Amino acid sequence: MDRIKNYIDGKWVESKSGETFRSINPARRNEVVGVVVRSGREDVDQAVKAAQQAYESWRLTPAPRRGEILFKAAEILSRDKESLGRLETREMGKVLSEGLGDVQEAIDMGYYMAGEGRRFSGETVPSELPAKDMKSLRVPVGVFGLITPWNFPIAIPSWKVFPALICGNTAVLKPSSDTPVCATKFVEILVEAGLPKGVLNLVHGPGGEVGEYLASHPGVDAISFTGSFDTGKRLEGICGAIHRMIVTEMGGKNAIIVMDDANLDLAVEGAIWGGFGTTGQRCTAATRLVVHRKVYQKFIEKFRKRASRLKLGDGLQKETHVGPVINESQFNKILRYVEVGKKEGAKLILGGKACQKGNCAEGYFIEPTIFVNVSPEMRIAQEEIFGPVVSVIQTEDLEEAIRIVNRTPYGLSSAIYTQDVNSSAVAERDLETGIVYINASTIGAEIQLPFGGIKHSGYGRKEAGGRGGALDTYSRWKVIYRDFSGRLQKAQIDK
Ligand code: UN1
Repeated sequence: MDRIKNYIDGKWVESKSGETFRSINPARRNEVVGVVVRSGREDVDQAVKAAQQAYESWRLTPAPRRGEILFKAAEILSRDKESLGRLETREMGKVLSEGLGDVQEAIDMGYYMAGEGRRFSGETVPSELPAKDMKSLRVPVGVFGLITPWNFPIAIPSWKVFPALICGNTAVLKPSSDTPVCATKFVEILVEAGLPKGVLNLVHGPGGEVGEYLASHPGVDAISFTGSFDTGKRLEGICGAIHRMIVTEMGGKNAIIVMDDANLDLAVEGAIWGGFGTTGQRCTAATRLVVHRKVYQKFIEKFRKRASRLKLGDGLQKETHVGPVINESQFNKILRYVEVGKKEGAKLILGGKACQKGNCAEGYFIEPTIFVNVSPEMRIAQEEIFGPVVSVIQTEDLEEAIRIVNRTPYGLSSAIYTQDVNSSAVAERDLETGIVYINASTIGAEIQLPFGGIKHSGYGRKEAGGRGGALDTYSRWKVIYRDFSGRLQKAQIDK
């Protein structure tokens, strides 16, 4: 079992308090994955100070050189992909193929951002005047506080750390206390790749204490957060009061529309993958299925049948399709939502219970759960559950379906299954979400494009991928005007 430390100013260190907490395997509660130092304010102070000091030389390190370190990190991530994927499964519970996919996203992001180091371009544009030139430059923001969740324990840190560093910022990373070991391995890889001391610092500890203090710290210039709406909103409040830039990536209540002309088998696969992949613990999970009345019964039958074949268990076992949920409090919350759904009058046609026998005896397992006859305003169709619970809603036509999809507080991802090019065009235009999928599920965003949502799903710029997401979030524009008319005048006088 590893002892997991903070990484501050180029050294692996204990926390000031000397206290620790444990990271456990959600599939086997008795297995401790790591004993982790529990930080407090003093540790954050030191990490921020180290990041401030390192900023002076890192911002002046040529972007291609910064990119070379990121490239190396991507290569080490590739080398260690298998062991990192397995670690993700042990610490977070997602099935191994998904753990490997998560590491792959980090690899992709590493190579992509490494390349951006050689393309760090702004614009030069013509001036109104003859003896004046003007250009825009991307410059770093300063010290970034990066607060990351447990559901993508390596990918999401990579989405924040790589772009922050390529833009010349330094950072303090505060990962979720449910997946500190994965985050630590990620930092170890950047250290092995040759990152200078102080450029990236890591502090472990509870979000309420360490995360909030980091967000309010006078030495921090900007915050990037991914996690729940409640926490994100609190952090937005803290940052708003002190005029600090914050980007938040929060929840979702994403929906798939299934039209009467859809390829139903494809739609069922999309609903299975979107609803129960990662045990429903994605901000992009497809938790609502809005199905045209003409295919409603048929779809439900196929979907129920397919979902009933999903095997729960430890994600390291090959036969497992669905792993555990992350921890006891999520486990209890999800089961409470099942009760809410029943009380609201939705019809439970699959699951709805914890599974605590056989492969599931030692972990936090909940059966894939399907409610049908759900009406759009029910709590189970409005609130983010973050577990394997899917609500099926019947609809009359495309216009109504789109209205249903749009009418939640969230706006992250949506999808439509249809063979009709016109329906897909209307959906693309009218769905009020940051991401829209046509004939694909609501999950699986790639890093070459910006990622993020609107309303309660996100605040500030789009995050992560693409130039418009990553570079625009982690750099700011500086505009330079140069007036050389003085020289022209002088030349005239000399003549
Ligand atoms: C998240 O759940 O916070 O698009 C991110 C997807 C993944 C990212 C999800 N690539 O589902």
